[in-house]
Amino acid sequence: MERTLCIIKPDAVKENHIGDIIHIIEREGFLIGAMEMLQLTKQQAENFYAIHKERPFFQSLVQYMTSGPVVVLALFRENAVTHWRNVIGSTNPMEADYGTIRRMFGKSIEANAVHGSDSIENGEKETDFFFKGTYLLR
Ligand code: 3AN
Repeated sequence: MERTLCIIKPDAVKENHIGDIIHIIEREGFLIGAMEMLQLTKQQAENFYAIHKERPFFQSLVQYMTSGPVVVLALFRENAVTHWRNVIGSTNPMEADYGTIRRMFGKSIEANAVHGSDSIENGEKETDFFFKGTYLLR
């Protein structure tokens, strides 16, 4: 089965949206194969977002992603990557469709409530970044 990584980002955790987001995950037919609440270290955030290291927002993104606890989940489903991207909506919450998670819970283009892997390959890499070999599927 295809997999994708969800991160419930610091803004959404602070505003008590963990339950709202997990409810949507289950409603949309994803199986949660692994889940953990943690605070990213600067090193972990830099490694996770290494692909963006030349972008002007990189330092700010790392600072934000380490600013409080996050919840990381490995989500399994047929067509998981594309389906999850559709459920979360566009990067900028102001441009995201009504009913998407970023539209409902995102604060800004940076603090946009959730992460979703952008390709099948990254879905595998990113879930393994946190959970390699520990998935529990029923
Ligand atoms: P997405 O998360 O929709 O795949 P990416 O991969 O382009 O978007 O960006 C990764 C993360 O970087 C975003 N989720 C967001 O938190 C942050 N980000 C993207 N673009 C900007 C921007 N222009 N200014 C600040 N932060 C940004």
